[in-house]
Amino acid sequence: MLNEVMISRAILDSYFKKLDSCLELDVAIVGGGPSGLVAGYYLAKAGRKVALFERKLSIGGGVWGGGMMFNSIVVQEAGRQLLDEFDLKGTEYAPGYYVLDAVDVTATLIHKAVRAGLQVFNLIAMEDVVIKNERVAGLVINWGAVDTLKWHVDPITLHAQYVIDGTGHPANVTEVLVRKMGVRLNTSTGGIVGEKSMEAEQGEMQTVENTREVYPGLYVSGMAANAVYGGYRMGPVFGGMLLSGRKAAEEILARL
Ligand code: 48F
Repeated sequence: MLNEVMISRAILDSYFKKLDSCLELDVAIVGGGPSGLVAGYYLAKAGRKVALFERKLSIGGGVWGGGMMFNSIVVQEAGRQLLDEFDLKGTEYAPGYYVLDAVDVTATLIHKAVRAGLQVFNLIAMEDVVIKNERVAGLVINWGAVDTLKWHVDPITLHAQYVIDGTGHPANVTEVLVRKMGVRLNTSTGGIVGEKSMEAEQGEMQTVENTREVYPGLYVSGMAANAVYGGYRMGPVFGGMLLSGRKAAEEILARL
């Protein structure tokens, strides 16, 4: 006979063990979009203790919806090596334009990252950062629902040697740091510059260029990198997002 309480205990025990094991991390990633997932994949594959926190129920960020909910995405030639790494098969629609099923891409990125050892916490939001010696040193987290509903519930805290802001267009981690700490970032204005309108070619290159440490201990990746440094947006072409995640991981790995 199935014991319902045994089912509850199995879930609670395993969840709290997982959460407890992630309170001191090498790298905490905020945002489960493509750049965060790719960064998590490479960091976990290198044996680092890394966890990803996503406010929503589903991981995958903006990939699921393709372009305007037509659930296909495009990866350009520059991103093909990443497709090979993840064993993703695109169809070459025109020279250098690979079209892929958005659901296949999202599911594959999640699967490979989790199997490499990335710990994923969906339904958990970053609401603040930890600061030690003028450096980002961890995250203040709360349930995604609490964050969304703005309920008055105190959060909990974890430490991380590095944090990646992979929160996409709002650059949420960097925004919190600037708003609450009044810090000067290494951007042209010292603050969040804000993304520019659509220019896919430049936007894609800038996403990778702008992926870097924006403040001691804090890296920006993906669309957050362009939002912070003032790069163009690029729409549903994803090579830059994948390359950005890999770059963030490589730069952090070189320093850990
Ligand atoms: O925006 P998103 O997919 O991140 P990305 O890696 O990729 C951008 C592309 O999807 C697309 C694009 C390409 O042309 O421009 O937009 O930059 O995913 C960001 C994730 O971060 C989560 C959010 O729910 C989304 O799934 N997120 C945002 N703020 C928080 C958060 C937060 N405070 N705590 C946890 N998760």
